[in-house]
Amino acid sequence: MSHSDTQAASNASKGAEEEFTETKLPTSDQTSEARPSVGDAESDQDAAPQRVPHALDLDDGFSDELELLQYKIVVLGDGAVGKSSLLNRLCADDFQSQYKQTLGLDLFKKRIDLPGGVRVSLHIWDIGGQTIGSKMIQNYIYAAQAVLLVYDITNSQSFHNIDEWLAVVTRVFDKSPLPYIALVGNKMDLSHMRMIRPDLHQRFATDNSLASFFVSARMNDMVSAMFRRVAAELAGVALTQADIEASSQSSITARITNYEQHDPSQKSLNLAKATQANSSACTIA
Ligand SMILES: Nc1nc2c(ncn2[C@@H]2O[C@H](COP(=O)(O)OP(=O)(O)O)[C@@H](O)[C@H]2O)c(=O)[nH]1
Ligand SMILES: [Mg+2]
Repeated sequence: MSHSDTQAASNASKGAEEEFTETKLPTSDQTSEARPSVGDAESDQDAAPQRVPHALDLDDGFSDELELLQYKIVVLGDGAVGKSSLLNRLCADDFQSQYKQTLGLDLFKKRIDLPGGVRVSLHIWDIGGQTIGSKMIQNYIYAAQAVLLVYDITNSQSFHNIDEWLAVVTRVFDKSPLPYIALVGNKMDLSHMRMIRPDLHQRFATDNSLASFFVSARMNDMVSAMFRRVAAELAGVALTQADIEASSQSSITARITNYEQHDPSQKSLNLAKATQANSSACTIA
């Protein structure tokens, strides 16, 4: 994780409340966020992909608190499948039916309390769908501990393109252990218009050793439960079925201030300034 991201985290994380940040980052190759993909030269013997979750080593101002684990999660998939909607639902309990394309990437931050007093901070990178052909994509994916591959269950092309998104991820990690990767079918509220049968989804997930979720950003169905599951997997915390069910029914409260998303004039906004401007709070039970 780069200095500027760490700085953003630091600015965003002062105070006792659980906090959420949504930040616009530069889209050009001048971004200093991430470094190029790396392969692990020592892992020749590890031909089979491994999932080795580990916490980010970030000094983001939470370091005096016990048991705070920080993870980078990258959300990928074609444009308009609902990636930004899922994150706005998670962090702001907000849903916009009008489509606003994500330019480059947006950065979200979410804290989740897990059983056993384990506190997790998720740094979630919302990648614009058009970036699949960009050379920045490997920088965005670099060092992620989890990747969510999102498609729209009413759009078969978006499902078939998941193959390509997965290929991009495996290329970035090369011979390094793969992160936790999940296949996410969104827009479950439109299941009457479904183009991808659940067994097709399941087979793809099983064949590629992916976790699997069906969600609806619109109806707030399984969104927080999914992120809770991902956080628990990364932290190595076991969730009971009751816990998962409770989280999928929990209400989210949020306060948003000066929320300016997808404003092209904000493209070159200083990251630290953006973090302060868009700072808001939300909690997840
Ligand atoms: N019906 C329905 N529409 C959704 C859902 N999630 C997103 N959308 C809509 O799909 C469009 C694209 O959403 P967006 O989050 O911007 O997609 P992104 O390009 O993947 O970030 C918008 O018009 C959203 O309102 C959902 O769960 N159900
Ligand atoms: Mg988007």
